Amino acid sequence: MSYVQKVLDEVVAKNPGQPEFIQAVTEVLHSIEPALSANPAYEKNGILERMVIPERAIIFRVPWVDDSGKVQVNTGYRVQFNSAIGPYKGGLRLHPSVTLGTIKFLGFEQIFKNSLTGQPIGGGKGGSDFDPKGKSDNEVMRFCQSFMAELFRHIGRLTDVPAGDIGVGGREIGYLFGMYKKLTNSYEGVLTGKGLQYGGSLARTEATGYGLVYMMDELLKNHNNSLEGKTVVISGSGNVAIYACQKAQQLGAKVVSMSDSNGYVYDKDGIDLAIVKDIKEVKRGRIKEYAERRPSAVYTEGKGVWSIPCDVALPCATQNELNEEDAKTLLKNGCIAVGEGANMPSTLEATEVFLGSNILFVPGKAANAGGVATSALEMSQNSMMTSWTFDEVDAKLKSIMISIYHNMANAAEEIGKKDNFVAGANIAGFKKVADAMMAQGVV
Ligand code: NDP
Ligand code: 2IT
Repeated sequence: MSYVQKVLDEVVAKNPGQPEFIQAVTEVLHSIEPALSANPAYEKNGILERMVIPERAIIFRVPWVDDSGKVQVNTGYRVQFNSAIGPYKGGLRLHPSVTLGTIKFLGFEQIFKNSLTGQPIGGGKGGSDFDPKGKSDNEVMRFCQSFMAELFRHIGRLTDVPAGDIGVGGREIGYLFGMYKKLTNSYEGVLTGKGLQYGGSLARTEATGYGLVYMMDELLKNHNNSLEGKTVVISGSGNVAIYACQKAQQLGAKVVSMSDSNGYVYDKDGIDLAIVKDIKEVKRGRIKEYAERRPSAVYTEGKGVWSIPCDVALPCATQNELNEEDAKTLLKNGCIAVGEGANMPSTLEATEVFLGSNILFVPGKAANAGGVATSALEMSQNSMMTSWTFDEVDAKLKSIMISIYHNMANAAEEIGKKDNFVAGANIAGFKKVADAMMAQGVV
């Protein structure tokens, strides 16, 4: 039995009830086979066996009092997956669907993503099954304070640096930072995605979406094409989706759709992003309202955003939002490129469809790495007690995305799989972490 199969069998046996984690490990391990057989030292040193188990996973109670005075309780998580190349780094997700398996899948992906950025950051992730939707600002604050009342003892600017993810934006980071500072009496860059008044970086808000589009731009340029004039479909209407839309429009593409967990809008004249921002960033409303405010748009309840014909598809909502059927539909409709803004939005079957077709497919750990890369730039600025201009940060982000593109493309070519960016990204990300682990001994 192959080394990969042996480790995979163990992961499946030992992680019952964690299908997303198993899915993420399966994709990575299968695609790095060539790197493993080229270097038997990885197996001798038990690198895979070590990589699939978090260095530490913390699970904790998060009690808080709602506006009616009733006590509510949620479960909090922080999975510190791998610190071979730097302090644990990764976001916090607040969504009712969050389980230990969700956080483990995200933390595992983060190891390779962070490695690809070329910056000194290890992999981690955290969150809770708390649902911020429909909660007052005070309820969100009390939840965040309670969450930090436990988390603070496990993190630090050189230990573990959390950030945002689904359900965690500037408001939540502010409440978390305030509580950390109060508990530790230390003003430090322990979180990223902070407000600009207290240590945040310009362009961090835009970074994931902008980075995704810089990646797609570089991809298309390297295939004698461009985003100019292309029709783009985006799922989601949160942080990543909004700034992907903005940058795609700036580069001359026409974005015709966005969505949320209730349904999607199709706008034949192209998305008016000011309306989306007002609904989502200001009013915390539903995408349905977009069609009520924009005559050229229609709203459809439920799934189906991938049935809209497009040249470029950017899934920017959540995991497993694009299945095999959706992938076949995109292919049939003439889609030429897919870039994952979300983490693991395509199922394993959908990924197989893309890899077996002419569609250029960039997996999330490469395509959405601009967010965490800019978080690392925020950490650098905090350490230096300085702040760079928007243009300086944006230029660094762009050059990081371009170098990720070439590193993954080269890694794919080296194993004779040109344009297989799944294999390329996984191998390039894996090697740096694995070599660092070997250099540091059995720890
Ligand atoms: P937001 O909370 O800002 O937005 C999430 C969007 O996705 C919303 O439109 C939301 O709709 C939709 N969504 C969430 N869960 C589901 C679901 N179960 N089914 C359908 N739609 C859903 O999060 P982000 O934009 O920050 O994150 C989006 C994705 O990008 C996630 O996969 C995240 O892990 C990934 N990512 C984020 C980075 C960042 O810097 N923020 C960096 C790299 C990756 P609704 O409002 O209805 O829930
Ligand atoms: O999935 C991700 O890369 C993020 N949510 C961003 C993590 C970070 O530390 O900025």
